[in-house]
Amino acid sequence: MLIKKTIASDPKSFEITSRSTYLKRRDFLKGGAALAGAMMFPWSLQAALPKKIPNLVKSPFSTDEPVNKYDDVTGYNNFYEFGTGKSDPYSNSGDFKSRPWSVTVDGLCDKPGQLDIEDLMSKFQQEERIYRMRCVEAWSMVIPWVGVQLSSILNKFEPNSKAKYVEFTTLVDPEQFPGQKYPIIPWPYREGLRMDEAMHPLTVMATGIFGEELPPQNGAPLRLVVPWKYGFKGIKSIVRIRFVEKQPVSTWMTAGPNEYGFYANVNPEVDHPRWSQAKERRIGEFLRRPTLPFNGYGEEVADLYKGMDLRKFF
Ligand SMILES: Nc1nc2c(c(=O)[nH]1)N[C@H]1C(S)=C(S)[C@@H](COP(=O)(O)O)O[C@H]1N2
Ligand SMILES: [Mo]
Repeated sequence: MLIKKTIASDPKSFEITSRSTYLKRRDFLKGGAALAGAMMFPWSLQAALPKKIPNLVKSPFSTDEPVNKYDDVTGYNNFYEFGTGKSDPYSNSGDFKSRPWSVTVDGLCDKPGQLDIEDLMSKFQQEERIYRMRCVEAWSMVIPWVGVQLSSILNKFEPNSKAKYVEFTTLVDPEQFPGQKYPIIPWPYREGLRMDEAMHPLTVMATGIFGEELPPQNGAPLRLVVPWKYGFKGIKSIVRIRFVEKQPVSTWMTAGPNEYGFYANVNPEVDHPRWSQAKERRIGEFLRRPTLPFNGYGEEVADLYKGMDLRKFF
C-alpha cells in the first residue's frame, strides 16, 4: 500500500490563501451583517460560526496536492435535497439543523444500535485526510476532510458473516430539504458499498472540512468519502447504516441504470453514456487533466477488483 507522508508543519495551500479569505469573510460577518442580525436574534451569531474540531490528527493517507479553495469546496456542491444548481446547497441550507442527530445501525450484525453524533465527535479520534474527489460530471477537487475511518465505526456494531454489503440512507425531511418536495430523484438518497470496500482504510465517515464541522451543504453532520469512486458514492447527512446480504440499489442506479453502476470506480476508460470520463477539470484550473484509474488510488484498491470486468461492473 502506497502511503504518502505529509509533514504536520507543512503549510497547506488553504492555510495560506483560501483560509485567509475565509477568515476575512468571517470578520466581515462578525462586524457587519451577522452582528446586526445578532442584535435582533442573539442566537444567530453562534449558528453562523462553524465549530473547530479539537485534537485533530493528520493522516498519512493524505495526498500532497494543493487543496481547493474553501469557497469552492463549500459553494460548488451537489446536494439535490437543496436543489440541483451548484450554488443551491450553499444558498438553501442556512437553516439546516444537524443537531441532535443519530444514525440507526442495524441489519446483519450482532450489536445493532444508534450512533450518536456527539459520541462520534468525542469518542472517536478525528483525523484530517486530504483526498481528491472526482465527480461523474468530470470535475474534481482536493478537499481537506476531517473524519473517522469507516471500519472503526462499523466494527462497534459487530457485522456478522452474512453481511456482504453496507447500505446508507440520507435523512428525509422536506421542511429542511426543499428539493425533497419534488421528485427530482427517488428519495431518500441511498448508497451502498461492498463489505471490503466499506472496511478499506481509505474509506472515511467525514465529520468536517478545513478543520471544522461540516457545513450543511457538504453533508452535515456526517457523510461518506470513498476517494477512488465517483463523488455520488459520498452520500450526505446519513441517518441509517444497514448491513445486508444482497447488493443495495443506489439512488443513481434507479435514476439511470445504464449511466450509473453500483461500483462507480473512477475509470477513464469507461465513458459515461453521454460524455467521456478520460479527463477532468480540477476546479480552479483552466486546462483539463487526464483522469487517473481509481482516481489515483489504484495502488491501494485495485486488488479489491481482481478478476472483475470493470466495463461490466462499472
Ligand atoms: N444525500 C445526497 N448525497 C450526495 C449528493 C446528493 O445529491 N444527495 N450528491 C453526491 C454527488 S453527485 C457528489 S459529486 C458529492 C459532492 O460532495 P460535495 O458537495 O461535498 O463536494 O456528494 C454526493 N452526495
Ligand atoms: Mo457527483
